[in-house]
Amino acid sequence: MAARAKSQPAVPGAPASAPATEQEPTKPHEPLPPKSDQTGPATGTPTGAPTDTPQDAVAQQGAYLTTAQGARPSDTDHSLKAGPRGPVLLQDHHLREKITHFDHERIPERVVHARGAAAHGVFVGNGAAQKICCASLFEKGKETPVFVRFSTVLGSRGSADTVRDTRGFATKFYTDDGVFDLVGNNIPVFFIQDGIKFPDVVHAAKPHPDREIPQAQSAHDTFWDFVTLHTEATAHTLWNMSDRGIPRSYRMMEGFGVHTFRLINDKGDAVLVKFHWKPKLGVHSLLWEEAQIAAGIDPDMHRRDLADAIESGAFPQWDLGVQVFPDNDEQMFEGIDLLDPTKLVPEELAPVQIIGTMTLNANPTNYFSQTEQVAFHPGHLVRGIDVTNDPLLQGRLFSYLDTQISRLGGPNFAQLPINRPHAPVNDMLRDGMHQTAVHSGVAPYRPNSLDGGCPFMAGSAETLIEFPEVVKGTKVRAAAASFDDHFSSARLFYASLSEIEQEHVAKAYTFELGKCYEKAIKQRAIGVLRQIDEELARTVAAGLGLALTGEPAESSAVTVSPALSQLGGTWPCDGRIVGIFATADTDPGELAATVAAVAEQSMTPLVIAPTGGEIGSGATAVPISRTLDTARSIEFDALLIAGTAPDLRLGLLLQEAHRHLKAIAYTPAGAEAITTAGIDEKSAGVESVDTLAAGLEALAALLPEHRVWPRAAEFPR
Ligand code: HDE
Repeated sequence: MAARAKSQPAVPGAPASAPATEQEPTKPHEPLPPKSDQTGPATGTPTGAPTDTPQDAVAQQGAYLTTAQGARPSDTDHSLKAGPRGPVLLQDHHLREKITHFDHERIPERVVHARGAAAHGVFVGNGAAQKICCASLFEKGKETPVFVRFSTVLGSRGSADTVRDTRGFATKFYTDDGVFDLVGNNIPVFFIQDGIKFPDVVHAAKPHPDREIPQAQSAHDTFWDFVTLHTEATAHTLWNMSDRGIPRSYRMMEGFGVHTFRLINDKGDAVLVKFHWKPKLGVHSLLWEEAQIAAGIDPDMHRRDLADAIESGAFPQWDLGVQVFPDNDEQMFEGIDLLDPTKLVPEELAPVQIIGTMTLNANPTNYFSQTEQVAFHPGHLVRGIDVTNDPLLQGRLFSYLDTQISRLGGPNFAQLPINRPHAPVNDMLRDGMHQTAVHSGVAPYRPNSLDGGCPFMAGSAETLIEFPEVVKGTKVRAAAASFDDHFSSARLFYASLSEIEQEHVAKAYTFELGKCYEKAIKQRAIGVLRQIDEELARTVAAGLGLALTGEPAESSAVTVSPALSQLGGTWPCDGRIVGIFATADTDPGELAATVAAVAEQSMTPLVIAPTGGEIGSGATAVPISRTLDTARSIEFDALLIAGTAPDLRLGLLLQEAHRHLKAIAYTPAGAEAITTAGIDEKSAGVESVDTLAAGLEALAALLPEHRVWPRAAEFPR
């Protein structure tokens, strides 16, 4: 479909807008300088990226403690009293200011995606999208700063990172043409097809309104009541029950735009696309038991992992890709409705074409002002990127601006450092709560003659493109007939998983439904599972002690997309954690060399010992990072055992690591620990080695597959 010329009316019969130049009384120029009484604190472009910015300077000036008004108090530890044992005086402004500000330190948490972790980075376009999109960020070699926030959906701000849930993957691109937000998830399909149902699904998934439990869980009656009554949720629920619902790390997740978007080139030609983020480290998950242990032992696991990896220089990277579809009237591809967000298009049918790479290379310098105050919006678009009629996306276009007003306290949140575009801003928005800009001029309207005509309208070669899609239809509350297909996408995903991934799915359903009280809901869920896979339904029903009720699926035809399985490849091990168990008998020189060798391979070495301190003494001493008090198996991707200790916790560490299919190597000094833990030395991925160096070599050979998957066969099913 070709774009209409700019001066043509969007709606037939409406007057065409006059060419911009005819309206302007003078030529475009910079905004008028502020008058002498209008200058204020710097409000320049910074986003809070960890370079020194004028805004940071405004935050803390001078070396001395002051009140908010800049006066220097003589003491900040004692309130002003009538005598040391007397009552506090109302006149103590420093006390009242300090406590009043503290009383108002919290802002409402996000209604969903409240818990998150973020990082700064850069996106570099590779030029591959230039033919289909005129957005500057996709130009070859173009570097665009980004800020990415990962999140869980259901839990509140203080909830655990490793719960079973969808993960948000929201990226703010500070492009030359303004801010573009790609606000996606780590799951390519969604629970509902229409934005009007979002409050309903969230009410069902959040804690019950009477007792406010369970926290950050979908394992409860209202969630399963909703998803079994609204079968359009079947595919997303299945993805949550798969290993995708418990990622190993934010660095090891795919990201999806979910909706279909429209890209437009300079000629006005449009294509439809689906966005994909592909992690260079591959897609990896926790095992369910690990996720549960982590929620207690290290509820910040994912937040810590992201920050530690970036701090150590193991910068996570993702390729951005698009699946491209023709923008025809049907907006279907191979029978898949591109406007239905519960459907995905298999990569085998529409390959993901890489259009650039993102590197996250800096941690936030302040959680509140960056990770908490960042405000994403799927409607923050730039020239060349437009939305489609996906009814879920349309609902989102309303919600995000609205939510920021209550969350960030007013309409001026775009002025917060993290939200400021890097492109020049000259809007006609004025005043309001928390206005920090000091606007100049007298005529925030246009056309005007008092401010010299400023701001001017840019020419059509620079402006946003609202694609002139022909729209007609009868006003109706209804969905397209193709939206009635609620199961094909779920069937496709399940059939594409490997055997062990399918086993995990069955166990997850059995666990979650096992937590429900209402038998009728569980029974209804079995009926839904039969629409995905008969064997899956049978296994879950058996686990729950229920009958196989409901009808078998009408069609057993299913396509398979091997790209949807996480297993079967090898990936880089950057940022992986290798635990080395050592004792006072371990040779410090050999240990130091191994620690250095782990770090050289971009992995993180953590020395574990029975107690704290150092192994060895003097210049060659190796610091101990964890003791048997503080070490727990979930932290380590692999273990190298170079000693033993008469302590049951060493056995627990080894047994859990073994059960969780982690690579293990042991030297002769560690052999007793392996035997005491009851681990068969012939077990897959348990390597007996002569030296620590050989042990590291053995682990480095196993780690690229993430886990020792063949070992799973050694455990009872
Ligand atoms: Fe969101 N979503 N959402 N969502 N969403 C929010 O915006 C909403 C949807 C997503 O790290 C809120 O600023 C509606 C799909 C992410 O700050 C809120 C609908 C996808 C984040 C909101 C959806 C997402 C949000 C809460 C259905 C994947 C976190 C706070 C019409 C493509 C962004 C906020 C961050 C956050 C509404 C559906 C992803 C309330 C109404 C589909 C990653 O505005």
